[in-house]
Amino acid sequence: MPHESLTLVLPAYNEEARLGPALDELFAWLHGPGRQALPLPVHVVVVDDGSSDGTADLVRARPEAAAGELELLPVPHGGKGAAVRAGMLHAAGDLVVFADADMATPPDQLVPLVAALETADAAYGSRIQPDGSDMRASQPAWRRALGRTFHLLASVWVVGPVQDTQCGFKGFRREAARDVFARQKITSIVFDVEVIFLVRRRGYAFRVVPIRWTDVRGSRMHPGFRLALRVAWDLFRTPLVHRDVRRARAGSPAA
Ligand SMILES: Nc1nc2c(ncn2[C@@H]2O[C@H](COP(=O)(O)OP(=O)(O)O)[C@@H](O)[C@H]2O)c(=O)[nH]1
Ligand SMILES: [Mg+2]
Repeated sequence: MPHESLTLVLPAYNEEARLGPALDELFAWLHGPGRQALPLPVHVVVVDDGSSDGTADLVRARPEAAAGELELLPVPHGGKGAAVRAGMLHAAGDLVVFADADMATPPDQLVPLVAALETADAAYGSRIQPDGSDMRASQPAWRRALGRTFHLLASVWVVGPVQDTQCGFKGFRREAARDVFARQKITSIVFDVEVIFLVRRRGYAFRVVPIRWTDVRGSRMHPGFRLALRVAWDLFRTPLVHRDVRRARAGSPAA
């Protein structure tokens, strides 16, 4: 059955500089070429993770908010994982996608992601292309090095076959989203890995979808010793936190 609606969740933390242009780009596409390319209503939810800048005011003042296409979901500051969880559980669409508030993934990439959800419960955007090239080449060298270290740690016992766990562009059928995000506990950037782990553990079908992506300046990530410790700890504990989670469906293919 074709899907009838989509909720797009955008976690935002102190994004007053980047969110305006990003929403301009998003709605220009949704109201323009997107009408044909993605013929289903899209509701956008910005989860404001306790920002101390003008993020919330910016969203409230948008014409799309008055038109009911854009919603602000304010939550107490809790990290990207907590904000995405709140948005995914709040979402009412048949399909639920989360994306970065800087539109690092252009809106037209919703088309292949949604197409993948015709045959899968979850679809993960991946910056690695079929020819082996990597969209993360637009990141600074130090970020790419951190990314490789992260993946090495994650692949020790959490990640399985997914090569680009940290792409902030992932979609789900609502039933799978409700089930997975109700169990999600990690609030740091490791939440992506946790979600991938939970999808496999619950036996949902997933697909990896190569997408376009560019590094947008003004990253909110502040790497340092504290974040490194947090990431290592969260990666270590993910399987332990979920050791009692069982498959949702008997007989579904192991991923
Ligand atoms: N809720 C929440 N979102 C965050 C936080 N840090 C980053 N984000 C969001 O995560 C997304 C990607 O962030 P960005 O800083 O561009 O990360 P990068 O592209 O990996 O450098 C954006 O939507 C940010 O607003 C945070 O502490 N809380
Ligand atoms: Mg970014």
